[in-house]
Amino acid sequence: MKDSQSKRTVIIGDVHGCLEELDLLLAKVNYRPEKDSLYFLGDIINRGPYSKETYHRYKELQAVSILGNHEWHILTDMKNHGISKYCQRLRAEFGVAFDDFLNDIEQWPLFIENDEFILVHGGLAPGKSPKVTDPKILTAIRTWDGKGDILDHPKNTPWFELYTDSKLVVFGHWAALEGVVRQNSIGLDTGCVYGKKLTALILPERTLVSVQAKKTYHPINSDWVLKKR
Ligand SMILES: [Mn+2]
Repeated sequence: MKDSQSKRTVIIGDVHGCLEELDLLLAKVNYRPEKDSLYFLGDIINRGPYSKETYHRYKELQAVSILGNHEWHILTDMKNHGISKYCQRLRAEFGVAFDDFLNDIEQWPLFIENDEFILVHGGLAPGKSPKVTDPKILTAIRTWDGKGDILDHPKNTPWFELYTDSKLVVFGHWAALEGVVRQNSIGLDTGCVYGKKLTALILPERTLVSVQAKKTYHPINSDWVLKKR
């Protein structure tokens, strides 16, 4: 009885347009909009089958999202007038909804920090507050080179192994790991768009809930260079 009354925080990893799996996951966690807080870790769009519809679902849910590297990429491309193929493809998919989408993601934060947790898409630079960390690092880091120039060299150390604070960091982005659970960091990108799983974290219990992808929507690519270590 107590559990069913208590307020929960539900955090969902990289959806990448996998709308059917998102709906299944929300049902599986029994998401209650009137009681629970719902967060996304960015990369809601691209690669999967339903970018526009997934974005619209996110809006319907009145959730909060941080920027993933995919949304960040769109915002930086738009500064060059959005002429990249990347932007053109998404503009075609969104149609008249594209400008609203852009105006919205411009407001998304690069990270969210409260007393309980930090949400960030990629990760953190060792010993550095996210407030003063380069957006590229926050959205795209996997491993640390000592400077923040090369963010995913497989021989370098995963950033979370260098993170020593006690506050929980919840991150996405590194699908090849298919989830990370450590004392002070939890990785929620479990590669749904690559045919693996979509995962939610429920706080404060730290319960992980996953649903299986219905299919492989996107070939395994460079994200898979960094295999499980
Ligand atoms: Mn990503």
